[in-house]
Amino acid sequence: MASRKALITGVTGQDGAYLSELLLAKGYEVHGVKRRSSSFNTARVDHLYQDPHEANVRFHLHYGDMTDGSALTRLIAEIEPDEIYNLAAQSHVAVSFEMPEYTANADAVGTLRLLEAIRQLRLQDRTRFYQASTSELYGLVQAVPQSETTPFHPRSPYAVAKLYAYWITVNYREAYGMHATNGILFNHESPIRGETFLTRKVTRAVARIEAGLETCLWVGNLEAKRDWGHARDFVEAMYLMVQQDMPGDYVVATGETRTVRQFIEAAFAEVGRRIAWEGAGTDEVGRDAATGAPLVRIDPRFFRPAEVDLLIGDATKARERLGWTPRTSFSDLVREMVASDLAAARHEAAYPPAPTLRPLSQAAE
Ligand code: NDP
Ligand code: GDR
Repeated sequence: MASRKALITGVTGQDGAYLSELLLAKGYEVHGVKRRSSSFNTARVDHLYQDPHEANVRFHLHYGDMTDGSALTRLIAEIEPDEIYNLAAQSHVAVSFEMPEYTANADAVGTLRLLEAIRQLRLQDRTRFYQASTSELYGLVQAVPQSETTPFHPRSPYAVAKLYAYWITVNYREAYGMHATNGILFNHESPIRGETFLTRKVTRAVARIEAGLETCLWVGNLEAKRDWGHARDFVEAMYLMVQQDMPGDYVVATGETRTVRQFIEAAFAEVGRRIAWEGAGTDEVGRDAATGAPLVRIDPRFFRPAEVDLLIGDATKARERLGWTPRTSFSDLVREMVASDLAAARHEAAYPPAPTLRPLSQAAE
């Protein structure tokens, strides 16, 4: 029997890498969309690369961009995928305040471009669609825990763009009978999480401080609460949603919430350091309880114009209909991330990177 074909946008991101591994293990032919970059951007999927000259290649990368509808339509026409997972996005909430228009183009209209391509190519009876929706949709807290029936109140240009993507996915399902599904995923992390998201920024800093490469971690709001799970577990839920006879919308979460402060404390505890907090507001400092060294400081630049204060998800529907539950505990997640960043930091400390190039302006002199 021919392999099922999946097209993954955002294949080079955290979730794209975990989902590619999962689908390849299940025998899929995986096609990933990567965008053109002046430097390599495939580090997370390089281990899946197969020499295209070999027989039975099942992992393919194609250039494309969520802002380029004709290229996306051409790819879908060529591949005729059984399943499309739309994971591509300008996914950083803070950055979306700096780049609201691009975020809307890639995250909101980009989703429409994919759905419209499926419709125009008359693939709606063949191609199932998964949209990477987000707990950021809930935004301003209305009720907790948040479930599929909790009202949305997005608090950033990112979340507003994702609100459009959520509803256009529902609309194409209702209007054209598409198998189009929203996974409303709460925060999920891993050792390959982007380095500027809170968890990875913290575990990387903890490791680099431990290895003597840095001295201090600068962060913003310590009080925000998030429901943090492991990306490896969460991509399984994506796959399960798409396998259901009927499309739908599902919350995927652990049901536990912790503050940014608690995440920082847990990460430092992994290397045997206890944080003693003193001061308040932007003058607050987290010191090493044993030595007094300042390890955590507050930088107002990392506060957002509008914050999402509290996220805690109710994944009852996913558990009952998909049989999905998270496997990784919070402490195991933190341990895995710190261990991975420690290995990298110790390697860098032992083998410093090659000396940087002279400034280019001097190179010609
Ligand atoms: P990442 O930021 O790690 O990955 C985003 C991916 O999208 C990358 O492959 C990136 O490419 C690609 N991308 C960005 N802009 C474009 C564009 N214009 N055209 C094509 N590709 C583009 O995100 P995650 O893997 O963490 O998240 C996956 C999806 O799930 C995103 O849509 C995110 O918004 C959503 N989400 C994530 C959650 C989480 O906690 N991780 C929770 C809920 C939803 P490049 O590698 O070149 O940057
Ligand atoms: P989030 O993730 O905004 O929830 O979006 P992020 O890790 O960026 O922030 C989590 C919380 O930590 C606070 N915070 C900081 N955040 C960052 N990045 N850097 C800091 O220095 C810092 N200090 C405090 C933030 O204010 C916030 O409250 C992620 C993304 O993956 C989205 O794409 C996804 O939709 C949601 O999770 C669910």
